[in-house]
Amino acid sequence: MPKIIHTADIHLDAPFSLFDVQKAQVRKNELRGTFSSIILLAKTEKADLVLLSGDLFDSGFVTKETTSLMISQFNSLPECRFVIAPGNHDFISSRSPYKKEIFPPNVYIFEEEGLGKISFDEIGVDVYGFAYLSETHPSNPLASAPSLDRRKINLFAGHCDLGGKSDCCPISPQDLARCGFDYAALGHIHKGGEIKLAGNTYYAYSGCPEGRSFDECGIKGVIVGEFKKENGRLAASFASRRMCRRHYERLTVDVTGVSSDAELLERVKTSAAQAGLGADALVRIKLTGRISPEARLSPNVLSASALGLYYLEVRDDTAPLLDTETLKNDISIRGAFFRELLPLLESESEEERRTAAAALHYGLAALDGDDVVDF
Ligand SMILES: [Mn+2]
Repeated sequence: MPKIIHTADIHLDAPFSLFDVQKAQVRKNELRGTFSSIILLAKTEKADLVLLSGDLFDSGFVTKETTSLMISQFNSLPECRFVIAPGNHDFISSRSPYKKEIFPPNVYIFEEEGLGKISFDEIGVDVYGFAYLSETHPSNPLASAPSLDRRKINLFAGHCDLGGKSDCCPISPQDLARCGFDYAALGHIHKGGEIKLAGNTYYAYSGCPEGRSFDECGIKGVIVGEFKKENGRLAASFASRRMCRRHYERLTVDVTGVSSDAELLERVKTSAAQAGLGADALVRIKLTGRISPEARLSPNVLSASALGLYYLEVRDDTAPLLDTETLKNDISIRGAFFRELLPLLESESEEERRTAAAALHYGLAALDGDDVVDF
């Protein structure tokens, strides 16, 4: 009853772009930690096999530290087999660590563009897979179906795009069904976790085990699968396991009507708590709603530490809550300023409305002799 762990798209050594440079470096180290956690999971789960379906590292330039870590981690679990199917970021080349480094004997790497097979008779498993030899792989390695040994558990590991037209190994669920694998462990799409069925073939993207930006929100992990075959009939079970050290999240908070720093902080704190966001979260908050230009809000009231988060970005999409009738008829410069901006405040274009609202916010504050506030 072989147990496997399916992961992909770890992107070791990827740069992290955060406004906080120190935290970006911490995140880079944490990504190595996530890789080590996957190996630890393989150990505690007593996994027979770990499938790494591409993009193990982010580019051909891998630091010595990362290569040593990979090799020592693979070495630390000699009873487990690791199968790597290189993707578009970690493609096979003469400069690649796959060629330059000596990996331990429990690491198996696909090195051909076409479909290959690695047999593990001792656990009754055949793994099919292929490699990228450059940043693209326009051909379909599943164009012709391999002849499977039905008594075995037949797995496929590949960095593929199921979405039709693509330079990154375009395949379809029909290809998977026709090939008849028991499970296809896919990489390339960083959002994953859902197990699907094409014909008799289970398939899934594991997604990346650690998000790297606000494009990769949510809790990330790996898929653990257990397989049993009796008289050619497959019984399979799957579970998702969280692997990420931290998670990226986007949060929209309507702050209509807040009139003080304390109220603003309280409103946002409540929303963050309701969304379950804590010290392991990197959060991009969008503030919406209408705020009175007279509200005395200071720029630094919303901070990661005040909200108990790891990292915070705030985007202010609020509009001023205006007594438009009074302003329209205001004969002072405040009214003239407002009337000047009015066509833009009512513009069709959201961008124009946003700019005009910001101009009004700063302009009225300046005319009122306030410190110009931003948050
Ligand atoms: Mn990737």
